[in-house]
Amino acid sequence: MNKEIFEEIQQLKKERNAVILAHNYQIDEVQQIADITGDSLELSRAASKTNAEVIVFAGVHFMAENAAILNPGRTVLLPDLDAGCPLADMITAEKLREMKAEYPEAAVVCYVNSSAEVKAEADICCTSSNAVKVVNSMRQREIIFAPDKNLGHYVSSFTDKEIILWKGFCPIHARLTREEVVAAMEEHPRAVFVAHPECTPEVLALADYVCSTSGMFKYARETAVKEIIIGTESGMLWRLHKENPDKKFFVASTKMICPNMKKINLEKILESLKELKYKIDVPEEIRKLAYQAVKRMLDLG
Ligand code: CIZ
Repeated sequence: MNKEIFEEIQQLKKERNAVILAHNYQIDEVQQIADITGDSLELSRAASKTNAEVIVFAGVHFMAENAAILNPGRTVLLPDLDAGCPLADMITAEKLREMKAEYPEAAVVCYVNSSAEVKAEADICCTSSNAVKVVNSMRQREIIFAPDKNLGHYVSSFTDKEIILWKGFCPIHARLTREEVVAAMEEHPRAVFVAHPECTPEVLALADYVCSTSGMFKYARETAVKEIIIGTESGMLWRLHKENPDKKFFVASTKMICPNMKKINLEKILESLKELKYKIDVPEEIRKLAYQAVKRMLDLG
């Protein structure tokens, strides 16, 4: 890591009373300089427990919005405004309103990978780690599950609810093929395959264990298994190796690299802290509604 930039960031962080949050998919150096690494919700919750006035979110746009939803009154910065999420962009509040009109009896469960406007239209949010629990907690029989169809399809195997799927997907997880997983398993016959529920149903059918990124860290820590093939974005490898030096980790496909997650680097974090850019603001009326949907999920525990 560039020592000068590292020290400048540390100095500015103190002056600004800032905290740096990095998502599990960020590049190694960014994860190294972060105060907290984790999934999007863990990060936003952790930020609200600090006394930082400024939150620098090394992630993608919807994640910085989540931090703004949960931390009103604090300055939330996204170091690169182009760091977006194609999955979150596959749904708009307007289109969701149209679907709600088509299924007036249905509840809307919205994956956190969505904009604040979309969350504001939802009854409740979910993450990949609690989606089954959230869906089963709803009193309605019909559930509009948005925007990730693969996560929604996975949830449908664990519920009697009628799931109406929005047809969005994560292009990075959708890239992983059955053939690649089979090849990785043949190359590492002693390894277990752990997959993210944003992968396709064909890929999930091969998985020994399906879980969120935080679930993967927990699994890696607790299992006696020494070799793990991971079916998610490759940024996970840095922390998996760091926390489990006695274990081996392999990516199921070298194609699982999210270009948006790789847009943030140390130079951009430094600029962000220097110039307090780019501020992520969520209009208060949207924030309040989106917060209700997030809070209902958090209240489930
Ligand atoms: O919510 C997150 O952070 C994402 C995108 C995935 C996960 O499983 O952590």
